[in-house]
Amino acid sequence: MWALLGLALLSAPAAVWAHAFPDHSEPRVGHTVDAPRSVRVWFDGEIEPVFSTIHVEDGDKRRVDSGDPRVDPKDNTLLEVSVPALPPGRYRVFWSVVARDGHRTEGSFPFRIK
Ligand SMILES: [Cu+2]
Repeated sequence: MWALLGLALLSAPAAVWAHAFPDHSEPRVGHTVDAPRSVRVWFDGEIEPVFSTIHVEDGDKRRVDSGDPRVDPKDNTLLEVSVPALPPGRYRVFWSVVARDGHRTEGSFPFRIK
């Protein structure tokens, strides 16, 4: 009985926190930057490469990324997509990921190119 309870307590935090949320990104959320080569989002846990995706839209909601969303094979918390040389303006990054616990989280954030 006590052994089972201990196991439940130990595993509870992992279950609660296993779904993935962004930790930080490049460009950073809401920042104005020089034209980047790629957009990268780091999550607070590992994400599933097959079910995780990211794209970038310009101010007119046109997709502007290079269409190569990927999870870094050496770092399963990093989701990235290449972007061509983009002109100054407002952009928005859309991400959707599945964590190791099978839960999907998704969201978006803006940045600007000067
Ligand atoms: Cu979860």
